[in-house]
Amino acid sequence: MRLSRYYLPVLRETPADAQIASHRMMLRAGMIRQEGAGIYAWLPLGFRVLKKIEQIVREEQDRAGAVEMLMPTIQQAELWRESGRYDAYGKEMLRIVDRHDREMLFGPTNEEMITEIFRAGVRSYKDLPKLLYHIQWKFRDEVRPRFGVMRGREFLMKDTYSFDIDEESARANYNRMFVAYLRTFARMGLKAIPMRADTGPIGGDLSHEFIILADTGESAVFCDKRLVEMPTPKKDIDFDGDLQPVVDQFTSHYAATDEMHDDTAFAKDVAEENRIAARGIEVGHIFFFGTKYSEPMKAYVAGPDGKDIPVQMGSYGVGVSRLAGGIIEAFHDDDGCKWPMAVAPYHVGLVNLKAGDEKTDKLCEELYRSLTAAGVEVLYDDTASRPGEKFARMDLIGLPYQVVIGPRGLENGAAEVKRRSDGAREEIALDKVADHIAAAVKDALRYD
Ligand code: 5CA
Repeated sequence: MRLSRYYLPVLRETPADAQIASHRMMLRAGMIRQEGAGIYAWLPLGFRVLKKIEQIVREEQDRAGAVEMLMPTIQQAELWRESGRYDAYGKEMLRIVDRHDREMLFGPTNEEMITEIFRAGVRSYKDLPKLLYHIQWKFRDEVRPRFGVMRGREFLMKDTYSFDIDEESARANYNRMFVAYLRTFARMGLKAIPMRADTGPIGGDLSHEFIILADTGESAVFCDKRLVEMPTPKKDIDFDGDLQPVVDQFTSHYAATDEMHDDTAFAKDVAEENRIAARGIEVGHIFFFGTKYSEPMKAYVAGPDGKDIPVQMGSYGVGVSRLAGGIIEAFHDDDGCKWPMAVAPYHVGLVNLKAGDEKTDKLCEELYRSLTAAGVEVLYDDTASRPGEKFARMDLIGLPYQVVIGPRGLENGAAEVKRRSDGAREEIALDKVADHIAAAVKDALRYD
């Protein structure tokens, strides 16, 4: 992509009301624009990050055996009356009346709708288990939307729903999501720690929040350091096999959010040098709630003895749009973002320091073409901005590599390659740059 054709409205000033780094940087780097309290437009650069996060979430859901679908954002109040949540949900629900005076709402979550869809199509225990998900915008009229996309009112969530004949099989689906989440966040460069959590308005008695540690996180969290060091399950793990040992391993050490925290147990169970008391960002939340919705909404299936029984259900959420902010919280410095390759809006920024000069233009064009042909995603700064402005902008948007072509390099037959994560710089011969970068990108995108 040529920057001259792109839409990248970089802000010079730090927005006054943005309190945390990710919010400031997303606004300044032209990733998002606020359109209302807690409501954001995703500008081209931010949109690419969002799509990449979404795609990793999707791939790991598919790997775990979940099946993708898409439910609408607008729901009928009637459905929520069946479960009893229409009144219980309170002011967080955005209620809408259509032209026929029918009560509607903008979905804050989809337990009711998926239960309605399920009961219309499944009659027998033989059709179970089922694991269905979608990635869809939600609306919650949060009292205090803040920190940009981290606590928005409109936000993108991946939500999966499981249906099982009994608790044992439900537990297997819960474990699938548990392991899929560890992998999902690890692929984004994040170490997410599962913590026992309060179930809140979703309900149920078994629930884990997946938390990444960050000073600006909204929740106080307490955990054992050994959890942070635990290796992530590999992609060849058998999702149809017994995942309980993995789940047991990740739940064998103390980890709790402040609502569930018990100081005495923390002191007793965790050696002092292993105690982490920090702040965290909740990037995912999984729940098992049994028959909380299937019972009142009559999602029954015929069991082996022919008798109808309500299905056992769980739901599993990932904050897709929140992750864009969460990843910046984890990877940035004073100059801007430092995207991990897997979610970077582009892999490389190609900087032409003397746009308009025949020689540099020609060379940049060639590099742009060969990098693109090698599968590298390039944002080519072909604008007439001053070098200082170009460097600052590249650092701010934080692409993993910068390739700088200027008159000095031309003389030496070399380009300067800068790695954004640690600032390391190398001079690389012009005829080797494309291969060098392509190999580095490929290497960084490898995962297991
Ligand atoms: N129905 C269940 C699971 S599908 C559910 O709604 N769970 S949740 O309320 O915990 O939300 C799931 C995830 O969405 C959270 O872990 C969080 O990462 C994200 N999320 C929740 N509220 C917001 C918000 N206001 N802004 C951005 N992300 C949010």
